[in-house]
Amino acid sequence: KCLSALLDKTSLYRPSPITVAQLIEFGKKRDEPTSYGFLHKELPIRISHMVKELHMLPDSLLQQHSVKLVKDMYLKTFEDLVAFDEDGMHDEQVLGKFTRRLQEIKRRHQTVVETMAEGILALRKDSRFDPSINYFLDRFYTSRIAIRVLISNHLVLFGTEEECPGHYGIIDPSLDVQDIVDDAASSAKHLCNYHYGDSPAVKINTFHQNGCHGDEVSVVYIASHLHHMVFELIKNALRASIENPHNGEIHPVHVLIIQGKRDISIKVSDRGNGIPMRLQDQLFDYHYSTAPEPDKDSRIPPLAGFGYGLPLSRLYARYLNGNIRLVSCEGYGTDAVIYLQNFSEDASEVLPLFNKTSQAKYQIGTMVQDWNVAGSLRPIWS
Ligand code: W6P
Repeated sequence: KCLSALLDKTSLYRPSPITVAQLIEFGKKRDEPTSYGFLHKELPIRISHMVKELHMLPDSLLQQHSVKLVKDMYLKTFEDLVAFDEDGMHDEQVLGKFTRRLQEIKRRHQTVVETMAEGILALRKDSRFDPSINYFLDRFYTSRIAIRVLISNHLVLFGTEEECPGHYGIIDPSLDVQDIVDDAASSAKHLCNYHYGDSPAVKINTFHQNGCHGDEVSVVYIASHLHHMVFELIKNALRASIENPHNGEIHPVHVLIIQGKRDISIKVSDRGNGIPMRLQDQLFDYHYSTAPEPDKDSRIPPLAGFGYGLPLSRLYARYLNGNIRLVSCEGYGTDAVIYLQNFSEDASEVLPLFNKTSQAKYQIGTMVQDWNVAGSLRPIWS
């Protein structure tokens, strides 16, 4: 119908990625009409790309109840947003209405990750896992992160969400990395204590390439995103360490925070015996988890679990042009590194584009292997 034609038309525009530096400029100006002007155009574009990509999923998934729910949610939000036009920018009442609408939209989409995961899990139980699902989820969740950042920032600046002192919108211009690591380590240790009755020590060090003002490392970033990533990596390191003691001794987990010229690196090292090479890439697959499936009804979060922690953390890092890499040596331990951009001008949103190339990736399941190796009669993707 009419809405789907508008969706097609909107998806012909490219999303406009912004940088953390630009987010700060927005935050300093605090100009509601400007923010309205950007968001009322940009959000429908990002949503249209996401919905078009949703339609690339195999039918078996598209017909899942939870996937349908998610799709309808996005369509409703698209409809809500395109009701606002350019003229609204100059009308105080429309600005207020837009902000309240965004609040409603943010609430509506609160449970999208879990709902989508349910659909995928249901499919996974009864059929071979299609690698394009990983490709899709990376892009879908990245898009969701990006949309929520724009909405949250607008709500902090012009809505009822609280702004932390010294922040510009949701951006902390001098986020103390050690503070975040201290906090994440303490939460992860609590969780580890709860599940294992004990937890390894976490030793934190900082290093500044130009350490003339001490070794304090600060970054221009979104505190909640950094906390999510660090907490996830420390949690994994604690679990590996406590499950693999050496001669009855539990090795500590070491965190090294480094401020270089271009990069901020946060390295989490454990001596928890490592993971064999052939399993290393799978750590970033959705629903791959080394732990048994946790109890869904428990009110205490599991220490390891549904297999979303690592892939989602890497999405947070990549979203602002950073990364997470894992180097593991089986029989010894694992180094996991979070890389962030040191310059806020380089911390640009990295957004999925829906085009011919991305569409082709959904045909990848039908491809055959192009490297040969003795004894590999297994199909390429298993
Ligand atoms: C492990 C597995 C893992 C994943 C992520 C971070 C650290 C570790 N250690 O053994």
